[in-house]
Amino acid sequence: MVNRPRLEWSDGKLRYLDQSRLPHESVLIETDDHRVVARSIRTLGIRGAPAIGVAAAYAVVLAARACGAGPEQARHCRDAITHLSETRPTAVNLFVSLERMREQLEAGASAGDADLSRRLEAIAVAIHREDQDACARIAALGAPLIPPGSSVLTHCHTGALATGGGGTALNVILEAFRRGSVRTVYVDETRPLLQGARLTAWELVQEGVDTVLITDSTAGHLLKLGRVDSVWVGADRIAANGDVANKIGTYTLAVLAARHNVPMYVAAPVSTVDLLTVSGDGITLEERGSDEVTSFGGVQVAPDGVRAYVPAFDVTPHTLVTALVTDAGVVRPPFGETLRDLIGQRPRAEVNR
Ligand code: RUB
Repeated sequence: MVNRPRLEWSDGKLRYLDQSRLPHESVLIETDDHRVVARSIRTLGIRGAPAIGVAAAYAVVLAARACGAGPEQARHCRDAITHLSETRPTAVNLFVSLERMREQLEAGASAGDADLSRRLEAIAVAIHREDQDACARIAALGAPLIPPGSSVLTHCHTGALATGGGGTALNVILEAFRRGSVRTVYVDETRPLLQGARLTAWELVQEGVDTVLITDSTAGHLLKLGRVDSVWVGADRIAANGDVANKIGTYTLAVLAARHNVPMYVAAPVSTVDLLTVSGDGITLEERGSDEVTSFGGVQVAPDGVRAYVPAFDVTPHTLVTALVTDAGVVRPPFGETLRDLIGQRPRAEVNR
């Protein structure tokens, strides 16, 4: 297995590859400033729902370490949590992590904790470890769903860089590849920011997988030709009824998969499940700047004055999802009750966003 770069915490610093620069440049960021982490999340230097959650937790630790113990430290951490929570709205993992950090902060602050940063660090490390474990379990549970000789299609990027561990949907695909089951992986380039072309293809090629890059609009044609046996995506938020918010274009793929009787699998840790959001209608979908569509690689491709609509995510109704592959188990329809049971089995009852 290729040693893929991951979020790394050591000596009071967070290290990560700037995903916005890959694959052309491998720029390693090393920082002890929570504002640098927040900026990276906003600009997609750190992206992918679980990775955002892990990085934000460490960022709160960085804020705590920047101040001596006392009320000033607690205030600085609260400000950092607010700042981090404003970076991106859709991935629920960000809010779940920040809520866990806030709980620890308030417990420690009210007790006049002189060792607050160490206690916050323990929570951040736990969030990171839980994500690593979740990724491994998702791969183990998902790989058997890919029968030998399969060709699969994936969208956006759900590999190691998108998590604190080995990845979600892409980790399933890689595990199935190692078991000899995957023939070809078709990768949607994932307009407009090309997470598929830049990141998924990058990880798969390093692993020696037969990888075919397609434009997003080629997917329907491929499915019609019968060249895809299953579709695999991640999730930024899964509502209580099983509706899935994920990278824009996921809904299109789900409709196409249903039209061609191809299974549509969503792989995500249970930290991505948001029981407080009843259905996908309640999920805030981030809109990004029009320049992400009116330009390509920094070069303007559309006329001055044209408007662009740039939602970063869409919602796939649960009726189009074959199964949710989580670290707590593979969930098939009807999702609602089973999801509720799964969350109940979590080691902590911290899912409150
Ligand atoms: C990322 C995206 C990913 C999910 C799932 O969007 O849609 O599919 O975060 O990641 P962006 P994972 O690039 O805009 O952050 O499967 O690792 O949970």
